[in-house]
Amino acid sequence: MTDAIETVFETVATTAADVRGALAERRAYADAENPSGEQQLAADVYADELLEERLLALDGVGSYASEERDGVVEADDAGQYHVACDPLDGSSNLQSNNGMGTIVGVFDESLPAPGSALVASGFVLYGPITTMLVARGGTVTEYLLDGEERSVLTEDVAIPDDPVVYGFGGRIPDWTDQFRSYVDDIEADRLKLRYGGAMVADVNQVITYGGIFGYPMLEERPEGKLRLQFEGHPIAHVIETAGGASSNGTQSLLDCDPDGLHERTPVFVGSESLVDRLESALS
Ligand code: FBP
Repeated sequence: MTDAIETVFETVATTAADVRGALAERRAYADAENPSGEQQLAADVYADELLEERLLALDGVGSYASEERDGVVEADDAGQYHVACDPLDGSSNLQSNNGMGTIVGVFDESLPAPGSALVASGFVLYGPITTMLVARGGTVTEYLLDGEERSVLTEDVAIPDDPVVYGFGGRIPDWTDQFRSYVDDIEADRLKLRYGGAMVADVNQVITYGGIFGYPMLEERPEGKLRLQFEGHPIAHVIETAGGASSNGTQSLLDCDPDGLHERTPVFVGSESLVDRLESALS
């Protein structure tokens, strides 16, 4: 892969150390909302500012966008790649000291970009240890991040075929009848419920054990909660590169092209068998 992409993930890895180190002092809510109308934590703003400054300074990066800011920020100099971030995914978990993450998508088209323009993707998981998964060139690599150090933990990460865990967001009474019957169906397969309120942490369980994660369409909110460009696209790219599948309920998230930068979408990612059953159940 080109050095420019390697440099993006080197920068994300070193920035993750600074983000993790800053969390304890930034648990309070800032007096601002993000473009999706959600309250911002001081940690959201801090992570976003660090990533914007450091990624835009890279030669290969032409622009930066994130869930935390309205528009796309252009670099001073043109660059081949355009980076979309969720700087602190699951930040509502900070007050309860549960897992959170940073999600990164690298596109070779200007933002908002179609899923087909993703050339690399990845996420950092702030768990008991800090890890980073990177999908590029048809393979997923898991790294251990320890301060400024980055070492390979697992090469060619592959999602297990036999599903074990499942987790879906939203309130059950708000689910559609079709989706609820799908969940009843897979619960009969004796899967274990794992839902922790941070997509990156829940998705990492799915990649590790096999299963499915989703934030579904809701009766009153058919588009669901998660953002296509900042969450759906990069996580789908990681999962599909690891041999899994993704869907918005009818097609791969990588075949979905956002009209707007902050467009929301139902998100389902995981073992191919469970995603296929979902699309059948919703058809
Ligand atoms: P952000 O924190 O980046 O806005 O991410 C949204 C998110 O926290 C996901 O990480 C998670 O899957 C979902 O929302 C949890 O939603 P809810 O609190 O409704 O269960």
